Parts: sequence; structure tokens; C-alpha cells
Amino acid sequence: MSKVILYFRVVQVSLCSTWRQVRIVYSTCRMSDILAEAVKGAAAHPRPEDIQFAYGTAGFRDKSTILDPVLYRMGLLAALRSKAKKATVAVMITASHNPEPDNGVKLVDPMGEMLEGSWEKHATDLANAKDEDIGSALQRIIDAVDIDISLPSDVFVARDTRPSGPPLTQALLDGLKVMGSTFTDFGILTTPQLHYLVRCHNSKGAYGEPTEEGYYKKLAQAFLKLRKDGAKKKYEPVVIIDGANGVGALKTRKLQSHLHESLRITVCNDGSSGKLNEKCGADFVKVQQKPPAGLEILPGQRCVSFDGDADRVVFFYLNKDGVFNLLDGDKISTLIAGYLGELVSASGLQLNIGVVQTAYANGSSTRYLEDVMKVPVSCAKTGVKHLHHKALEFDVGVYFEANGHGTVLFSDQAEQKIKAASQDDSLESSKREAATRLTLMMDLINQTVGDAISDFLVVETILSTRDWAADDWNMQYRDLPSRLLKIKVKDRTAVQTTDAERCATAPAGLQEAINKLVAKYQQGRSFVRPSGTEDVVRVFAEADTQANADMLAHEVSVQVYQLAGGVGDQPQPPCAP
Ligand code: 16G
Ligand code: MG
Repeated sequence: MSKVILYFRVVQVSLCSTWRQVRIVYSTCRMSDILAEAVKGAAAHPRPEDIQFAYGTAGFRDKSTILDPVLYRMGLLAALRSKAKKATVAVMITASHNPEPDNGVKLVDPMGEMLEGSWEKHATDLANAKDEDIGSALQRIIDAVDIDISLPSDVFVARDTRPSGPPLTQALLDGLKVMGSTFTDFGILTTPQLHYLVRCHNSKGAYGEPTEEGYYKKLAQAFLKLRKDGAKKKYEPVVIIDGANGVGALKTRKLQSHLHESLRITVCNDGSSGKLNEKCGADFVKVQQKPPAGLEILPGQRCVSFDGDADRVVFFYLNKDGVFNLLDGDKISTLIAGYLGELVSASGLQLNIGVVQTAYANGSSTRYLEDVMKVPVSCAKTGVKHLHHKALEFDVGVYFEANGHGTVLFSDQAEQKIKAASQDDSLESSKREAATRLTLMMDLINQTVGDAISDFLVVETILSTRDWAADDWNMQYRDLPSRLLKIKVKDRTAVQTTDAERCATAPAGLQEAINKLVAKYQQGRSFVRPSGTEDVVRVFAEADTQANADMLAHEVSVQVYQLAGGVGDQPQPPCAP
């Protein structure tokens, strides 16, 4: 090893009660020693030879029983990332909406963004390095990024409620300790809370107080100030939350005391009896298009479903005839973009608002935004990081996946203009008031990442201001019937796409076949894409009726099966209703 760099190393760690803040005693040692220690440390976290891991759309995700070596290595990597960014980074241990036996890990960058794309390869390489090659794998990353490893590193850590969380956290901490990194283990948090904390910390409190309490206070204060008093005819401050038997339920309970009597929340699926994400949660409700187990609802009652780590949210209700109605990410973004648009015009500020969707967005929502609301719409690839990136192109960028994952980003310039207008005494009071409401909306919105709790409060604020019941919101536009299917193929990378996944470029002939099928159906639309989280190809179709959407999805599936190497039985046509 040619480089001889003296480097800090933790030799004693102790915990302090409130923050679980780690106190550290340092010693110094050489980089070569550290790399050797990293290899030695791998003995307690051996990697099975036969498994290949990949840092996918939302980090590593797998059966929790095989993730221990990945967590150890992500401890090593997080320390390097922190050194490279000269800032605190974060690591979240969660498998989101997946079943309880699964788990996962993802890295969070200093301002609460997802890990920078170029580092995903480093993560994959390190996770797949043989135990004895860990030192050289680390060295390759250090050289490729040109990291000054003599710099200190600091990492925030949190996990969801999965029973596999504590041992996996331990493996992660082992990696951090080997690298001599300081860390704060926050225990159980929602994913967006961790994103918030790391941003608050690195912005030195400018984004908020870097504590869990600080998170509740920031959201609750904005929410209470935005709540207009006065009698409501339609809006009722009563809501039922399906917490997916996960962390969102626990944290909503904590938030409740800060909201006083402004909103009556009943938390169901709070983990006291049911299993995480089992027949409940945002993913179940969106995919199954039906209410979760564990809720008793009356027609008209507004219900909300979070996913397992509370970064996704969907609303739903039964109409007066008992028919289930879903208010998904598309409905949420339309509601938010409409309201923010009104506030921006009322404030007199020149700010452009845009909405970012994915190909999964219901065609009716896109048409409504573009044709009725006259809001520009961009389409991004699936995965929060892609939407987030595109939303930065607007002064006010509203982004949501149909599955309920999204938020709003305000550019620095927009934020400054809004704050200045809210304090400008020379402005008409109506303009100033609109700017003040925008300032409060910025506080209520977790701009680091989609946040079920924050998004839920944003929606409640708008419904209350508009005096709308769920039905009024739902009537903005009518969803086109759609169907999502998945097809098993030999190699899902055989399917390649372009144009934000709306057009298949491989295998040859697939897109032409889809075009022909789509042309047969009124308001038909369909696309296929390889999943980023499962070994399948996904097929989406929408059309004028449910029967047509089902048939179009089926016909496209058959093409995928035939042209892209389907395995198992050929897809069967949908049964007649
Ligand atoms: C991940 C993504 C989610 C996306 C989903 C698509 C994040 C934090 N999560 O859960 O946004 O909708 O993957 O899954 O980016 P798929 O590729 O299997 O369809
Ligand atoms: Mg999630």
C-alpha cells in the first residue's frame, strides 16, 4: 500500500439517553490498517458466494436472512460517502411495502436526497466483493472518487419496525466502527423522518430542528396556522389512517398530540395485532383497488393508507352506494398543484409550476392537468430519484408516482421570492397573505422526499380550505380504467425502453405489436418495463372500460411472453366478470 495516511478511528463508543448520540474516543491509525480491519471484520459478516446483490431503484432489498453482509459493507460505504461529501450522510434500513420477512438498505445524501446515481455502482461492487477482497474494493472506490480518507465521517442510522431491523443495524454499525466513523442511531423512524433529520443537521438547523420532536413541531405548527377557522359544510376534520402495521402508525400517534383537536385521527393497523403490510398499506390498497383489512368504514369517511416505511400515501373512501373510490398519487398531485397554482397567482409572483408524473399516471390526470388546469406535465422514469430530478426544473415542481410517492420542490429562488413577498408591507394584503400561506405550505411539505405524514397533512389542509369532502376532490376528473400485470421472463433485461419507459426498444418487434393492439381500443394506452425491484416485466394498460383495459393488458402480456422469453405457462385471458 503506497499511501500512508494517519486516520482517526473510534475506540470507545457510549450512548447518551435522549439523542442516542454517540460519544467517541479517537485513536489514530494507518489507512492500510483500516482496510485490513475491514477484511477482518467481514469474518463476522460472511458473504454467501452464490448470491449477487444489486443496488436497485430503492437500494438493496431482499430476504432479511441474507442481508447481514450487505449491511456490514454499507456501513463501510456510508463512511466513505460521508468523507467524500464532507458531511453527514444517512442509512435507512427498510423494505418499505414489501412483506415483513424482507428487508433492505438505502443510503441518503447530505441534503436528504437519494444516493447520487454514480455511487450505486460502488454500492453494488462492494456488496458483491468476496470477503477477502473488501480491502481492494474499498481502495478502488477511494481511488475512483479521490476520497481524502483522513477526513472524519459521520452517519445517521434508522430502521423501520421489522424484527430483522436490530441485527441488521448491528451489522451496519460494525462496518461504521471499522471505518472509524461516528454515528447516531435513531432507532425506529419513518424513512422521510431520517431524510429530514440529515438535511436539518447539514443545513445547521436552517431546514428545521434536527430531532424527531423538531419534525413534529415543524409540521404541526405550519398545519395549525394554515387551518382556517369557520364552519365547514362538507369538510369534516375526521380521518381514519391505515398504518400498514408499521412505523407510520407509531409516528402518527406521536404527531397527534401536536395537532390538538384540529383533526380527529383514528389509527388502525397500528401493529398491535396484524402483520406489516399484510392485506393493508398503500401498496395493497392501490394494487388491489379495495380497502385494507382491519378498517371499519362508513360511506363518505375519508381514509388514508401509508406504506410500511411511511413514504407513500393514498386516500380512499366508499361513496354513498358503498363503492370503493381510490384517490391515488395522481389525484394528490392534481389537488396540490391546483392549490399552489392559485396561491402563486394570488401572490402576484412570477413562478412556474409544473407536475412530474411517470408513465403509470392515469391518462385522465395528465389530460386534466394539461388541458383544464393548463399546467405543464413532464414524464420521468419510475423511481423517486428520477421524478425528483425532473421536478428541480420548475420553480415549484410537484412530483408524484401514481402509487402515492411524491412531494413538492421549491427552488431556492422561489423560496426567497415567496418569503420576501410574505414580509413585504408595500404589497396588497391579499398578495401578502397568499405568500404567507405559501411559506407555511413550504414548511408543511417535506421537500427531501415523499412523506406520507406530511403529504397527508397537506391534503387535509387543502380539503379543509376548499371545504371539500372526498367526493368533491374525486370529481375533479374521472380515472380511466387500468390494469397492471407482471410477466416472468428468462431475463428481464431483454426488455429495454426509452422515452421515460413509454416505448420499448427491445426485443425487436415488441413496440410495433403494442402499437397495433393499442389502436384497437378507445382511449387505449399501454407500455411495458422491466421491474427495478422484482424479477419480472410489468405491463400497464388503460382503456375506456375495465374489460377493455383488462383485455389490452392481457394481449400485450402475450406479446411480452412470446417475444421476450416468457417462462411458465402463457398468460391466460381475463375471466369474464
Ligand atoms: C421502488 C421505488 C418506487 C417505485 C417502485 C417501482 C423509491 C424510493 N421507491 O419502490 O418509487 O415506484 O420501486 O418498482 O424510489 P418496480 O420497478 O418493481 O415496478
Ligand atoms: Mg416506502
